[in-house]
Amino acid sequence: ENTETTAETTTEPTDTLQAISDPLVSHIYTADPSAHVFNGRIYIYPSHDIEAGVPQDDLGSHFDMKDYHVLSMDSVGGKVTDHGVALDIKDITWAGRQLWAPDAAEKGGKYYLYFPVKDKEDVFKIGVAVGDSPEGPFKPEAKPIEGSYSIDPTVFKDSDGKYYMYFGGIWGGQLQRWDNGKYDANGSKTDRDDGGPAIKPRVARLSDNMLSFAEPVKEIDIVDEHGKPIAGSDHDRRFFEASWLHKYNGKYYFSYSTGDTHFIAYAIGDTPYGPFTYKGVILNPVLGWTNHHSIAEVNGKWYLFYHDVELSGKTHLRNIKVTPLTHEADGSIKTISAYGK
Ligand code: FUB
Repeated sequence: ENTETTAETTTEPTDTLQAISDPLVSHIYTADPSAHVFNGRIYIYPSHDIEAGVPQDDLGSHFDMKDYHVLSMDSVGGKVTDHGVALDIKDITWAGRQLWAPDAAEKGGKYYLYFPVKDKEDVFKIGVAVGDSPEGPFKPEAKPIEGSYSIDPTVFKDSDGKYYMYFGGIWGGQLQRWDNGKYDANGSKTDRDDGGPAIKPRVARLSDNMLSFAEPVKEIDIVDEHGKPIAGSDHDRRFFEASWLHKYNGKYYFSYSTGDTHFIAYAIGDTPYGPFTYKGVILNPVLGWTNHHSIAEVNGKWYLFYHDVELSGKTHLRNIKVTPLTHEADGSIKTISAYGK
Protein backbone atom coordinates (compact mmCIF):
# COMPACT_ATOMS: atom_id res chain seq x y z
CA GLU A 1 0.00 0.00 0.00
CA ASN A 2 1.73 3.18 -1.09
CA THR A 3 -1.17 5.56 -1.44
CA GLU A 4 -0.20 7.69 1.51
CA THR A 5 0.16 11.21 0.17
CA THR A 6 0.50 14.48 1.94
CA ALA A 7 -1.61 17.48 1.00
CA GLU A 8 -0.43 19.27 -2.12
CA THR A 9 1.62 22.33 -1.37
CA THR A 10 2.71 25.10 -3.69
CA THR A 11 5.29 27.84 -3.79
CA GLU A 12 4.79 31.24 -5.34
CA PRO A 13 5.72 31.71 -9.00
CA THR A 14 9.08 33.16 -9.84
CA ASP A 15 8.97 35.33 -12.90
CA THR A 16 12.46 36.45 -13.84
CA LEU A 17 15.35 34.51 -15.31
CA GLN A 18 17.53 35.41 -12.34
CA ALA A 19 14.86 34.14 -9.95
CA ILE A 20 14.79 30.70 -11.52
CA SER A 21 18.17 29.98 -10.00
CA ASP A 22 16.48 30.23 -6.64
CA PRO A 23 15.57 26.88 -5.07
CA LEU A 24 12.44 25.52 -6.74
CA VAL A 25 10.98 24.54 -3.37
CA SER A 26 12.01 25.26 0.20
CA HIS A 27 9.42 23.37 2.29
CA ILE A 28 11.36 20.10 1.82
CA TYR A 29 14.97 19.35 0.81
CA THR A 30 15.29 17.93 -2.70
CA ALA A 31 18.20 16.75 -4.88
CA ASP A 32 19.14 14.86 -8.06
CA PRO A 33 16.29 16.33 -10.14
CA SER A 34 15.24 14.17 -13.11
CA ALA A 35 12.96 16.35 -15.24
CA HIS A 36 10.58 15.29 -18.01
CA VAL A 37 7.69 16.83 -19.92
CA PHE A 38 4.66 14.54 -19.72
CA ASN A 39 1.30 15.66 -21.18
CA GLY A 40 2.65 19.20 -21.67
CA ARG A 41 3.59 19.62 -17.99
CA ILE A 42 7.05 19.54 -16.38
CA TYR A 43 7.47 16.73 -13.83
CA ILE A 44 10.52 16.48 -11.62
CA TYR A 45 11.56 13.26 -9.89
CA PRO A 46 14.06 14.26 -7.18
CA SER A 47 15.62 12.58 -4.19
CA HIS A 48 13.97 13.74 -0.95
CA ASP A 49 16.75 14.67 1.45
CA ILE A 50 16.17 14.43 5.20
CA GLU A 51 18.20 14.86 8.36
CA ALA A 52 18.51 11.20 9.33
CA GLY A 53 21.28 11.81 11.86
CA VAL A 54 23.73 9.42 10.15
CA PRO A 55 27.35 10.69 10.29
CA GLN A 56 28.98 11.76 7.02
CA ASP A 57 31.43 9.34 5.37
CA ASP A 58 32.96 8.63 1.93
CA LEU A 59 30.25 6.05 1.21
CA GLY A 60 27.45 8.61 1.46
CA SER A 61 25.84 6.96 4.50
CA HIS A 62 24.49 10.38 5.50
CA PHE A 63 22.21 10.25 2.44
CA ASP A 64 19.64 8.07 4.21
CA MET A 65 16.45 8.96 2.37
CA LYS A 66 13.13 7.21 2.88
CA ASP A 67 10.63 8.38 0.26
CA TYR A 68 10.11 10.29 -2.97
CA HIS A 69 7.93 13.31 -3.73
CA VAL A 70 7.13 14.25 -7.33
CA LEU A 71 7.12 17.97 -8.16
CA SER A 72 5.50 19.58 -11.20
CA MET A 73 5.04 22.94 -12.87
CA ASP A 74 3.36 24.12 -16.04
CA SER A 75 6.34 26.22 -17.15
CA VAL A 76 9.88 27.00 -16.06
CA GLY A 77 9.54 29.81 -13.55
CA GLY A 78 5.90 28.84 -12.87
CA LYS A 79 4.24 27.68 -9.67
CA VAL A 80 5.69 24.42 -8.31
CA THR A 81 3.32 21.75 -7.02
CA ASP A 82 4.47 19.07 -4.58
CA HIS A 83 2.28 16.02 -5.14
CA GLY A 84 3.21 14.46 -1.81
CA VAL A 85 4.68 11.01 -1.16
CA ALA A 86 4.81 9.03 -4.41
CA LEU A 87 6.72 6.02 -3.07
CA ASP A 88 7.72 5.12 0.51
CA ILE A 89 10.60 2.77 1.37
CA LYS A 90 8.32 0.85 3.72
CA ASP A 91 6.32 -0.33 0.70
CA ILE A 92 9.37 -1.76 -1.08
CA THR A 93 9.52 -5.28 0.35
CA TRP A 94 13.12 -5.97 -0.67
CA ALA A 95 14.56 -2.60 0.40
CA GLY A 96 17.01 -2.03 3.23
CA ARG A 97 18.03 1.61 3.26
CA GLN A 98 18.95 4.71 1.25
CA LEU A 99 16.57 5.69 -1.53
CA TRP A 100 18.90 7.53 -3.89
CA ALA A 101 18.51 9.38 -7.19
CA PRO A 102 15.45 8.24 -9.20
CA ASP A 103 14.14 8.77 -12.72
CA ALA A 104 10.83 8.14 -14.47
CA ALA A 105 9.54 7.17 -17.92
CA GLU A 106 6.17 7.00 -19.64
CA LYS A 107 4.98 4.29 -21.98
CA GLY A 108 1.45 3.61 -23.20
CA GLY A 109 -0.15 5.83 -20.55
CA LYS A 110 1.67 4.10 -17.66
CA TYR A 111 4.42 5.75 -15.65
CA TYR A 112 7.48 3.96 -14.36
CA LEU A 113 9.58 5.21 -11.46
CA TYR A 114 13.10 3.75 -11.39
CA PHE A 115 15.01 3.99 -8.14
CA PRO A 116 18.21 2.75 -6.47
CA VAL A 117 18.05 1.43 -2.92
CA LYS A 118 20.21 -0.92 -0.86
CA ASP A 119 18.68 -4.35 -0.37
CA LYS A 120 18.62 -6.07 3.00
CA GLU A 121 22.25 -7.20 2.46
CA ASP A 122 23.27 -3.55 1.96
CA VAL A 123 23.87 -4.01 -1.77
CA PHE A 124 22.51 -1.32 -4.10
CA LYS A 125 20.05 -2.59 -6.72
CA ILE A 126 17.62 -0.79 -9.00
CA GLY A 127 13.88 -1.13 -8.58
CA VAL A 128 10.86 -0.07 -10.59
CA ALA A 129 7.42 1.06 -9.45
CA VAL A 130 4.40 1.57 -11.70
CA GLY A 131 1.71 4.26 -11.62
CA ASP A 132 -1.23 5.50 -13.66
CA SER A 133 -0.24 9.15 -13.57
CA PRO A 134 3.07 11.05 -13.69
CA GLU A 135 2.81 12.13 -10.06
CA GLY A 136 2.15 8.59 -8.79
CA PRO A 137 1.52 6.98 -6.43
CA PHE A 138 3.77 4.22 -7.69
CA LYS A 139 3.47 0.55 -6.77
CA PRO A 140 6.86 -1.17 -6.51
CA GLU A 141 7.56 -4.54 -8.05
CA ALA A 142 8.30 -7.29 -5.55
CA LYS A 143 11.97 -7.64 -6.61
CA PRO A 144 14.71 -5.45 -7.99
CA ILE A 145 15.21 -5.43 -11.76
CA GLU A 146 17.04 -8.66 -12.55
CA GLY A 147 20.66 -8.01 -13.46
CA SER A 148 20.58 -4.48 -12.04
CA TYR A 149 23.12 -3.11 -9.57
CA SER A 150 24.63 0.12 -8.28
CA ILE A 151 22.82 3.48 -8.39
CA ASP A 152 21.47 6.45 -10.32
CA PRO A 153 19.27 4.91 -13.03
CA THR A 154 18.12 7.18 -15.83
CA VAL A 155 15.84 6.08 -18.67
CA PHE A 156 16.09 7.59 -22.14
CA LYS A 157 13.44 7.12 -24.82
CA ASP A 158 15.00 7.16 -28.27
CA SER A 159 13.25 8.55 -31.35
CA ASP A 160 12.55 4.98 -32.54
CA GLY A 161 10.55 4.23 -29.36
CA LYS A 162 13.22 2.10 -27.68
CA TYR A 163 14.02 2.78 -24.02
CA TYR A 164 17.50 2.52 -22.49
CA MET A 165 18.55 2.58 -18.86
CA TYR A 166 21.92 4.13 -17.97
CA PHE A 167 23.19 3.56 -14.45
CA GLY A 168 26.10 3.21 -12.05
CA GLY A 169 28.10 5.14 -9.51
CA ILE A 170 31.47 4.45 -7.88
CA TRP A 171 32.58 4.71 -4.21
CA GLY A 172 29.37 4.58 -2.13
CA GLY A 173 27.44 3.68 -5.27
CA GLN A 174 29.31 0.31 -5.30
CA LEU A 175 29.93 0.09 -9.07
CA GLN A 176 33.54 -0.97 -8.35
CA ARG A 177 32.17 -4.18 -6.83
CA TRP A 178 30.63 -5.32 -10.14
CA ASP A 179 33.50 -6.11 -12.53
CA ASN A 180 32.19 -8.35 -15.33
CA GLY A 181 28.70 -8.20 -13.84
CA LYS A 182 29.67 -10.33 -10.83
CA TYR A 183 29.38 -9.05 -7.28
CA ASP A 184 32.46 -9.01 -5.09
CA ALA A 185 31.99 -7.19 -1.79
CA ASN A 186 35.73 -6.83 -1.20
CA GLY A 187 36.39 -6.79 -4.91
CA SER A 188 38.26 -3.90 -6.17
CA LYS A 189 39.43 -0.52 -5.13
CA THR A 190 36.86 2.23 -5.01
CA ASP A 191 38.61 3.92 -7.92
CA ARG A 192 41.15 2.97 -10.63
CA ASP A 193 44.18 5.17 -10.17
CA ASP A 194 46.69 2.69 -11.66
CA GLY A 195 46.85 4.27 -15.13
CA GLY A 196 44.20 1.96 -16.60
CA PRO A 197 40.77 2.92 -17.87
CA ALA A 198 38.20 4.29 -15.45
CA ILE A 199 35.30 2.18 -14.22
CA LYS A 200 32.61 2.48 -16.88
CA PRO A 201 28.95 3.46 -16.61
CA ARG A 202 26.42 0.87 -17.73
CA VAL A 203 23.53 0.69 -20.19
CA ALA A 204 20.82 -1.83 -21.04
CA ARG A 205 17.79 -1.59 -23.30
CA LEU A 206 14.53 -2.10 -21.45
CA SER A 207 12.04 -4.84 -22.30
CA ASP A 208 8.69 -3.95 -23.84
CA ASN A 209 7.01 -4.12 -20.42
CA MET A 210 9.54 -1.62 -18.97
CA LEU A 211 10.12 -3.90 -15.96
CA SER A 212 13.27 -5.76 -16.99
CA PHE A 213 16.39 -5.56 -19.12
CA ALA A 214 15.97 -6.81 -22.68
CA GLU A 215 19.67 -7.62 -23.01
CA PRO A 216 22.82 -8.16 -20.97
CA VAL A 217 24.13 -5.01 -19.32
CA LYS A 218 26.85 -3.33 -21.39
CA GLU A 219 29.73 -1.07 -20.35
CA ILE A 220 29.90 2.39 -21.90
CA ASP A 221 33.17 3.71 -23.32
CA ILE A 222 34.02 7.35 -22.63
CA VAL A 223 37.06 8.29 -24.67
CA ASP A 224 39.19 11.38 -25.18
CA GLU A 225 39.63 13.27 -28.47
CA HIS A 226 42.16 10.62 -29.60
CA GLY A 227 39.78 7.74 -28.94
CA LYS A 228 41.69 6.70 -25.80
CA PRO A 229 39.59 5.63 -22.80
CA ILE A 230 39.46 8.22 -20.00
CA ALA A 231 41.82 6.94 -17.29
CA GLY A 232 40.70 6.14 -13.75
CA SER A 233 43.31 8.58 -12.47
CA ASP A 234 41.77 11.41 -14.49
CA HIS A 235 39.36 12.55 -11.81
CA ASP A 236 38.46 15.74 -13.70
CA ARG A 237 36.95 13.70 -16.53
CA ARG A 238 36.22 10.17 -15.38
CA PHE A 239 32.67 8.93 -14.73
CA PHE A 240 31.60 8.90 -11.08
CA GLU A 241 27.74 8.88 -10.97
CA ALA A 242 24.60 10.77 -12.12
CA SER A 243 24.17 9.51 -15.71
CA TRP A 244 21.84 11.40 -18.04
CA LEU A 245 21.24 10.99 -21.76
CA HIS A 246 19.68 13.50 -24.12
CA LYS A 247 19.58 13.66 -27.89
CA TYR A 248 20.27 16.83 -29.81
CA ASN A 249 20.52 17.19 -33.60
CA GLY A 250 20.72 13.41 -33.96
CA LYS A 251 23.67 13.04 -31.56
CA TYR A 252 23.58 11.29 -28.19
CA TYR A 253 24.83 13.37 -25.27
CA PHE A 254 25.88 11.35 -22.23
CA SER A 255 26.38 13.57 -19.17
CA TYR A 256 27.52 12.64 -15.68
CA SER A 257 29.09 13.80 -12.46
CA THR A 258 32.84 13.51 -11.89
CA GLY A 259 32.20 13.09 -8.16
CA ASP A 260 35.20 14.16 -6.12
CA THR A 261 36.09 16.89 -8.64
CA HIS A 262 32.43 18.00 -8.66
CA PHE A 263 31.85 18.69 -12.36
CA ILE A 264 28.89 17.79 -14.56
CA ALA A 265 30.74 16.66 -17.70
CA TYR A 266 29.48 15.49 -21.08
CA ALA A 267 30.52 13.27 -23.95
CA ILE A 268 28.92 12.86 -27.39
CA GLY A 269 28.23 9.69 -29.38
CA ASP A 270 26.46 8.44 -32.49
CA THR A 271 24.48 5.62 -30.88
CA PRO A 272 22.74 5.10 -27.51
CA TYR A 273 25.57 2.70 -26.59
CA GLY A 274 28.38 5.09 -27.42
CA PRO A 275 31.32 5.23 -27.57
CA PHE A 276 31.04 8.76 -26.22
CA THR A 277 33.81 11.28 -26.79
CA TYR A 278 34.47 13.60 -23.86
CA LYS A 279 33.65 17.20 -24.78
CA GLY A 280 33.76 19.32 -21.64
CA VAL A 281 31.96 20.66 -18.61
CA ILE A 282 28.26 21.49 -18.49
CA LEU A 283 28.13 22.68 -14.88
CA ASN A 284 31.00 23.81 -12.69
CA PRO A 285 31.06 22.73 -9.03
CA VAL A 286 28.12 23.90 -6.92
CA LEU A 287 27.76 24.46 -3.17
CA GLY A 288 27.88 21.02 -1.49
CA TRP A 289 29.85 17.87 -2.36
CA THR A 290 27.47 16.27 -4.85
CA ASN A 291 26.61 17.57 -8.30
CA HIS A 292 23.70 15.88 -10.10
CA HIS A 293 21.55 17.13 -12.91
CA SER A 294 19.12 16.44 -15.73
CA ILE A 295 18.58 18.09 -19.11
CA ALA A 296 15.15 18.63 -20.63
CA GLU A 297 13.63 20.42 -23.60
CA VAL A 298 10.57 22.48 -22.68
CA ASN A 299 8.68 24.23 -25.48
CA GLY A 300 11.75 24.26 -27.73
CA LYS A 301 14.11 25.59 -25.04
CA TRP A 302 16.67 23.53 -23.17
CA TYR A 303 17.13 23.59 -19.41
CA LEU A 304 19.55 22.19 -16.87
CA PHE A 305 18.00 21.01 -13.62
CA TYR A 306 20.54 20.69 -10.79
CA HIS A 307 20.96 21.15 -7.07
CA ASP A 308 23.12 22.85 -4.49
CA VAL A 309 22.95 23.41 -0.73
CA GLU A 310 22.04 27.09 -0.67
CA LEU A 311 19.22 26.63 1.84
CA SER A 312 20.98 24.43 4.42
CA GLY A 313 24.73 24.76 3.90
CA LYS A 314 24.84 20.98 4.53
CA THR A 315 25.95 18.54 1.86
CA HIS A 316 23.12 16.04 2.52
CA LEU A 317 20.31 18.65 2.63
CA ARG A 318 20.06 19.92 -0.91
CA ASN A 319 17.66 22.06 -2.95
CA ILE A 320 16.88 21.73 -6.65
CA LYS A 321 17.17 24.55 -9.19
CA VAL A 322 16.80 25.11 -12.94
CA THR A 323 18.66 27.30 -15.41
CA PRO A 324 18.72 27.65 -19.23
CA LEU A 325 21.19 25.45 -21.13
CA THR A 326 22.72 26.46 -24.46
CA HIS A 327 23.83 24.19 -27.30
CA GLU A 328 26.26 26.16 -29.44
CA ALA A 329 26.14 26.00 -33.26
CA ASP A 330 28.95 23.38 -33.27
CA GLY A 331 26.96 21.12 -30.94
CA SER A 332 29.01 21.90 -27.85
CA ILE A 333 27.30 22.93 -24.62
CA LYS A 334 28.09 26.27 -23.01
CA THR A 335 29.57 25.74 -19.54
CA ILE A 336 27.32 27.00 -16.74
CA SER A 337 28.69 28.51 -13.56
CA ALA A 338 25.81 28.61 -11.12
CA TYR A 339 27.14 31.64 -9.28
CA GLY A 340 28.12 33.70 -12.29
CA LYS A 341 31.90 33.15 -11.99
O1 FUB B 1 21.26 11.59 -3.52
C1 FUB B 1 22.10 10.52 -3.18
C2 FUB B 1 23.25 10.42 -4.12
O2 FUB B 1 24.00 11.61 -4.08
C3 FUB B 1 22.86 10.27 -5.56
O3 FUB B 1 22.39 9.01 -5.90
C4 FUB B 1 24.14 10.68 -6.18
O4 FUB B 1 24.07 10.92 -7.55
C5 FUB B 1 24.48 11.91 -5.38
O5 FUB B 1 23.82 13.04 -5.86
